[in-house]
Amino acid sequence: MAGNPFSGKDARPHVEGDFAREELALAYRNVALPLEALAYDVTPVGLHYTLSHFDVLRLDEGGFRLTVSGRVARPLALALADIRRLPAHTLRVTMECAGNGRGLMVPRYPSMPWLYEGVSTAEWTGAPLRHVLEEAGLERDAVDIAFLGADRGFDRGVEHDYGRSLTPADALSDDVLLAYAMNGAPLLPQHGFPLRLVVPGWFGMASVKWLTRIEALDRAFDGFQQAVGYHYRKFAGDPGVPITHAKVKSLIAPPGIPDWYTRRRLVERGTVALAGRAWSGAGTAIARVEVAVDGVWRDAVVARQAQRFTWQAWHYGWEATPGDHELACRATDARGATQPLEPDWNTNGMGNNAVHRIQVTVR
Ligand SMILES: Nc1nc2c(c(=O)[nH]1)N[C@H]1C(S)=C(S)[C@@H](COP(=O)(O)O)O[C@H]1N2
Ligand SMILES: [Mo]
Repeated sequence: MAGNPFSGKDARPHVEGDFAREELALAYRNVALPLEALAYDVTPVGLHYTLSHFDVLRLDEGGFRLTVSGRVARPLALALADIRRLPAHTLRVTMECAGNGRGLMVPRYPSMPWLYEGVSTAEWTGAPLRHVLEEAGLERDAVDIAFLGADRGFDRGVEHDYGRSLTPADALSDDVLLAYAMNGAPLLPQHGFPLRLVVPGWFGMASVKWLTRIEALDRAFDGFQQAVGYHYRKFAGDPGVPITHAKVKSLIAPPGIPDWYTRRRLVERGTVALAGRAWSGAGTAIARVEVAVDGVWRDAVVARQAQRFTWQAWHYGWEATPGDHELACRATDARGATQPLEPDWNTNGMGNNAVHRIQVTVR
């Protein structure tokens, strides 16, 4: 097709072994949570992970408008000041990239090669989306609502604006925010300045950054990131299962001190306070966290949820004896979902919630 230099390019073949230069470049662009930052209830903004498919945009707040169009009674074009005038709501939300853990699947899909660190927690402030949708007045035949970012690019030969959709029922929930602040300060460019959607309980892809257009549709949104991307697929051509809520998962804050290059940990013998975080999707609380030392599982102590969509702290007292050890943690949520020991492989490396393992040496 003229004007599209990337059309006709097939999905990238899966790879094993060394990370490619392209994966390394994506890892630089898409910052990770350093696992020691699991120590914070609310991740400082500069330590919050980021994932941007295309460019990190520079938008100007003055000229900014959010349009609401399509199957609505009253199309809107809102300035940021209009959105700030609406009742504000602040939610503490743990957000995880659906691709987190992709780099640990074998063979893997060449994309952002997350290991464990594509997850963080922030306090998002904004107007509940519901107020804007009610002002616009959804028509009765509106069955899907598309949210489009101002960022544009190609994926698998398809040129598109980054966009995702929600059903009216999901979009009208009190928890979905048009957020203009993160941890009490205006959004940084990489987190979607000046306005983004925040969809608590879902994997991060739903929380559209640089949000400029909302379109109420009388049919399912067919944007690339909705219809093609973000599915669990077992083989090429598998229609797959759309990715929605986050899955149950937990991480260990690495104890002791690291070796610069290997990141292997040195821990002193005696009682070691192991700690970490656990979370699930759809606002489901964590019911149980277990810790394994060299494959033997024991219950950890789990703190209560500070808020509905927020990760929970856990801790465990380990009597560390000299030698090499493997530590692992596994969470179970209030609906009984638990983490698998091995990744549930799928073509694009999505939703890997296998248990976190780290190697330590005790002296
Ligand atoms: N417009 C736009 N929104 C986007 C993305 C994007 O590339 N463009 N990436 C999504 C993905 S995949 C994730 S995981 C989250 C990450 O949000 P953060 O970078 O603020 O942590 O943003 C989502 N929203
Ligand atoms: Mo993501």
